[in-house]
Amino acid sequence: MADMNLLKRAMGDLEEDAVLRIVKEVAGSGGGEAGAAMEACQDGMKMVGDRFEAGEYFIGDLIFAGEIMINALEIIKPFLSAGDSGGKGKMILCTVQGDLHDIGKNIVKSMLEAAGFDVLDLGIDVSPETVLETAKAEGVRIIALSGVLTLALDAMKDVVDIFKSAGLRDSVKIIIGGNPVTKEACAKLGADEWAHSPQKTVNVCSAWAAGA
Ligand code: B12
Repeated sequence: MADMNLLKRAMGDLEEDAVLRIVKEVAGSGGGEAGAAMEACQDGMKMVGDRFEAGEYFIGDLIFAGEIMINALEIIKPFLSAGDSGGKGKMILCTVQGDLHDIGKNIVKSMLEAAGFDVLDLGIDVSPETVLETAKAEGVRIIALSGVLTLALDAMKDVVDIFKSAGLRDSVKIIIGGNPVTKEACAKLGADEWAHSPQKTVNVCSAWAAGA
């Protein structure tokens, strides 16, 4: 059994060698603990964020933390199973306008693809207009919005609102996710669902694709 507390601390302390050693251990023993390892890395990223806020870490540390996380994910991603993988059609995924964070979005993307979605990844800092135009052009019914800045909640609301203004709100399902997203924020900004875990995202989107 890999030590998830050690993994979390190593991530928080930016000890790349230790992080990679532990995730390789997880992969080497069949990947059964891949989900727990991803959560431990995510908790470590929270430590990084807290230390940044406290003035102990600087931008360079955030960048380095992002690189460590990406490298760790490369190793455990193949083991993050998403269940069945039938063709589930197209959906849109992006990080909303003003937000450049994409590590969480990319994890969610891998899981959705593994579950059989054709994910149109519009990237980062994506305007509401781009989401609307792509949904219209591609006939997409499911939209997943990612954001980790507090400001991302306003940008997510802008996406919901542009669909309302276009008279298309009822034609799409919108799920939001990322650090600042909560049940309350979801209700307030008028999205259909919210999630922190990629697994919940896959479950919700799969139910929508099946017509729920
Ligand atoms: C790495 C990092 C960066 C990297 C990002 C690299 C990259 N390619 O993404 C860099 C260095 C670029 C960066 C920049 C900045 N950052 Co930064 N960053 C972080 C950090 C440490 C980790 C984020 C992360 O990757 N977490 C790991 C992933 C896996 O977690 P996640 O994103 O939450 O995703 C998971 C779930 O939320 C969910 N999920 C994610 N997306 C979606 C989408 C859907 C639809 C669903 C359902 C689920 C879902 O699934 C994922 C997997 O489980 C956070 C700290 C933190 N607590 O998050 C700060 C943090 C987000 N950053 C912060 C800040 C302030 C900044 C800067 C403004 C700094 C600056 N002064 O320039 C800039 C902002 C630039 C911008 N406009 O976006 C603040 C935000 C404060 C706030 N409340 O708004 C934080 C919280 C740090 C802090 N505590 O102060 N950052």
